Amino acid sequence: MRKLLALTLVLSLGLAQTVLARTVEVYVHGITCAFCVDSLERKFGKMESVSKIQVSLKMKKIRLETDESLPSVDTIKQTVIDAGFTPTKIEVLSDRKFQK
Ligand SMILES: [Cu+2]
Repeated sequence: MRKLLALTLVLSLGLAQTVLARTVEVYVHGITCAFCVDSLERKFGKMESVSKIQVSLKMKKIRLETDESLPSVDTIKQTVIDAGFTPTKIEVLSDRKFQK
């Protein structure tokens, strides 16, 4: 009985600290230099639901770590367009759990 209680406690603590996140990759047409990279990083950097941004000049790709469902794919698309680029493909890679 005591063991069960301890297990329940561990499980509920685990749940409280676990946040769902996802990785989104955006293929972007028009990334040509470090300034492009910089402006995209800044745009996505303003979003509260984005925890990590990697812009690859070589791969012409943005990799975002975001909340479970925000920003929406539409918002991501629009942000890229607003920055002056064309998103060609958006891929939601994985929903995964991490400890906050
Ligand atoms: Cu540029």
